[in-house]
Amino acid sequence: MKLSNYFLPVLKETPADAEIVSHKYMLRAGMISQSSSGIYSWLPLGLKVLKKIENIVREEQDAAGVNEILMPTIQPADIWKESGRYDDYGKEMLRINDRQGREMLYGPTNEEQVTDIFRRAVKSYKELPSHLYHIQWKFRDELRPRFGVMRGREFLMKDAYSFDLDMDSSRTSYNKFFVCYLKTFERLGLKAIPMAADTGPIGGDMSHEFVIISETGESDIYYDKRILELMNVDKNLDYSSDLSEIVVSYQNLYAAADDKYSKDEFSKEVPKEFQSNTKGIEVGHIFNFSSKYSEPMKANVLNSNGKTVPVHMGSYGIGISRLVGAIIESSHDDNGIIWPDAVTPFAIGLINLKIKDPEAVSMCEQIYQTLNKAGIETLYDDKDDSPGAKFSRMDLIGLPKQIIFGKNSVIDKTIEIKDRKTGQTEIINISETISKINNN
Ligand code: P5A
Repeated sequence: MKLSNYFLPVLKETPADAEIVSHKYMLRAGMISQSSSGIYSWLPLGLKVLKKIENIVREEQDAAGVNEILMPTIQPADIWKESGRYDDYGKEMLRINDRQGREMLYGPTNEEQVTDIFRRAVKSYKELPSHLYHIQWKFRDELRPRFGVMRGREFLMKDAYSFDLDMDSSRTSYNKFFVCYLKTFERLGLKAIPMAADTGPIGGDMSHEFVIISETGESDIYYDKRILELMNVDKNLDYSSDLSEIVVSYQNLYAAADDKYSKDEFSKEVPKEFQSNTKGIEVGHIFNFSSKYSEPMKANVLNSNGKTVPVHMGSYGIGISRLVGAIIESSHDDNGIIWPDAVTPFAIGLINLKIKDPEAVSMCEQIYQTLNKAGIETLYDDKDDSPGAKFSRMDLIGLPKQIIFGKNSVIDKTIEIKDRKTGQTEIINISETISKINNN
């Protein structure tokens, strides 16, 4: 992509209402544009990152054998009345009437909708377990939307749902998502600690939040530091194997968000030198609520004895739009964002400092085309701005590698490669580099 043709409205000044670094940088780097409180438009750079995160989450759900579906954003109120949550959900739910006066709502989550799909389609234990997910926008009329996409009113969530015949197999499903989440967050370059958590309006009594350590997080977390050493899931994990051992290894070490924290247990279970109490960002949350929805909504199946029983369910959420902010919170410096390779909007930023020199332009074009052909996503800064403006813009948007085409490039036929994270630079020969890329 050429910058001259890219919609990248970067801001020089930090917007006054942005309190945390990710919100500031997302606005300054032209990733999002606020529509109203807690509601944002995603601009090209932001959208590219959002899609990359979405795709990693999707690939990991698919690898775990979860079926992708797409449920609507607008749901009928009837199913929420059936489950008994219509009144419980209170002011966070955006309620709408259609032209016939029917009560509708913009989904804050999809337990009811998916239970309705399931009960129409599945009647026998033979079709269990069943795992479904979708990636869809949600709306929660949060009392205090803040920190940009971190606590929005409209936000993108991956939500998955499991249906099992009994509690034992429901626990197996829970373990599968637990491990899948560890793997997903690892791929995103994050250390997300699974913590015992409260269930709030989703319900049930088995629940874990996945929390990344960050000073700007909204959750208070208490954990045994040794849990961080466990985080290394096998990339070729076999989901049909028994995963309980992995899950138990985490659960054996104390980790709880403030709503589940007990001072006594913490000090009893964790030796002083391993105790840690910090702030964190909740990027995922999983629940098991057995028959909380299936019973009132009559999502029943016939078991092997021909008896009608309600299915056991769980739900599993990842905050995809929140993750964009969370990744920036955990990877930035004073000059801007530093994208992890897995989610970077472009792999390379090519900066042409000699835009008025036709030979430089033609040489840069050749480098750009070579990178494109090799499938290396490149943002080519072909704009006629000062070197200072070009450098600070490229640092701000955080691409992991910069290629700087400067004064000497035309004469020496060399370019400078800068690593955004370390700031280290290396001078390399252009034609050697081009043939290397072409041969790869
Ligand atoms: C689990 C999936 C649920 O809604 N039902 C379906 C369950 N859980 S949750 O914890 O309430 O939300 C799941 C994840 O969504 C993100 N999230 C948000 N992101 C941005 N703005 C918000 N207002 C917001 N609320 C929740 C979080 O990452 C959360 O873990």
